[in-house]
Amino acid sequence: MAVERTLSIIKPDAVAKNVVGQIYARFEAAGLKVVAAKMKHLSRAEAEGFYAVHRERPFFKDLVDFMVSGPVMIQVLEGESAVLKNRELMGATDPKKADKGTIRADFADSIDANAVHGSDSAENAAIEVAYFFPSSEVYSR
Ligand code: RTP
Ligand code: MG
Repeated sequence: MAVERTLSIIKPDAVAKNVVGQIYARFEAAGLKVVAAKMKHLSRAEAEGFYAVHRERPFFKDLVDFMVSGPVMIQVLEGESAVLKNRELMGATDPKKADKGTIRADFADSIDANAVHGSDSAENAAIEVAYFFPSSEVYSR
């Protein structure tokens, strides 16, 4: 297995619920290290740019509206198979379909307000990490 990095975002719903620490605890328990982090209230342009692959999808406007509705917590996670491990911790996109014990099953309310984002491939992870963090702000350990 290879050590990877992945981009994680704790979305506005979960920040508002004050469960940032509980979500970080799950990353740590799974062996993922936080190697960069910041809280940020995204502008529309930042949210649209981040989710640009979904620009033509019917849910794009709702997604952007939601992502700019409050501050988010953005972090880079590092560890063995970090991309897949984080996706497993997150659970399915729709919390109603997410396995018991996953972040989305436990903290998300709907497919829009679904608590977390995680990169879906190592290739996209590299792009997404660079979108929010210059390499000087990622502290590999
Ligand atoms: P994310 O990118 O946020 O980690 O979520 P994901 O990979 O599990 O899902 P993705 O297909 O990338 O979709 C991005 C976000 O758009 C919203 N969505 N709504 N109404 C719908 O059918 C629908 N499908 C997706 C979700 O909030 C999803 O997290
Ligand atoms: Mg996605």
